Amino acid sequence: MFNKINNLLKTSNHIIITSHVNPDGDALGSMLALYIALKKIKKKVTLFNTTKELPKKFDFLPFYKKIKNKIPENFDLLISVDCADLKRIGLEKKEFKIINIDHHKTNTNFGEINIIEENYASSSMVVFEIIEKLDIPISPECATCIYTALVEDSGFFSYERTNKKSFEIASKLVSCGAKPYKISNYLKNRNSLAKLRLTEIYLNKIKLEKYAKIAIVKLDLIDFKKTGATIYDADSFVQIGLSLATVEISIFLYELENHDYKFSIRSKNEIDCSTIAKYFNGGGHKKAAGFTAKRDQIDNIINFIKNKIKG
Ligand SMILES: [Mn+2]
Repeated sequence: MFNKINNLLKTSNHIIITSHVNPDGDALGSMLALYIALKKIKKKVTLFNTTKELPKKFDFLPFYKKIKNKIPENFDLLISVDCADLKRIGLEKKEFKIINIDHHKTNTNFGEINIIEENYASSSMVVFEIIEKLDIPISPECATCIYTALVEDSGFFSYERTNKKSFEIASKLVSCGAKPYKISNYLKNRNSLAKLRLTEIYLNKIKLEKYAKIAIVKLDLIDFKKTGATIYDADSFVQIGLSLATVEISIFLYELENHDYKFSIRSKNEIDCSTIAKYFNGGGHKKAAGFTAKRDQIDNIINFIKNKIKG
């Protein structure tokens, strides 16, 4: 597998590194880490993400500004990180090869090479192992990107897939120059007032159903407009619903510019969120998944999820 990757890297002239639309910390950190590593071995690399406005929360990551939302004309290799299917990259498959690096259970194996580690807490852990196996030294900048992606996707080492390996890799990253205190400050202590105001609206809108086993919150465009918050400010809200003692499933949906709704679901019990998301053409993990739906489908979807809860 790694020989195959090595050969593809050697024979390609221009590599694009990309991830899913509306990238999170894992997507961005994994992209930038690979970029730094491939630059080190003198490859021509371009960073591409189809999203117009990237989340500012991650603007401290090295080379963040190098990520462009226009795809260059000529390239022969695409490396996708943290993206479960080709559609979410915003590209159609043409005359180029794909290396697909991910940790989503719902990954569709769209690459010539697919390295999918379902049990890893972040895609950046997979990226770390690839860079290590390719014998490329990990610089402090590269370690910062991988570490940021790891803490973001593991909820600072608190979600289900956090295990010994997550800590082993984190430890190696600190040895390579990642600074946990600094990174945590960048991630946690730079909120906007707009985000806190939107949190207030979220809290006020929490509805509990099925004997308080389900928390549901729906935010509309007007809530974002009123507060000046962006969709990225809402990215961890679903977790607040799940923090309630009685809640087993937290559902959070918010309105997109085109008036569709983005659903995020989290579970504490045996209900597999990725199965629900897949049913509605989305994807994700067992405990955390998401999908997009039309406004008139909302009630049906919520009822569908409610029926999964007994009692
Ligand atoms: Mn991820």
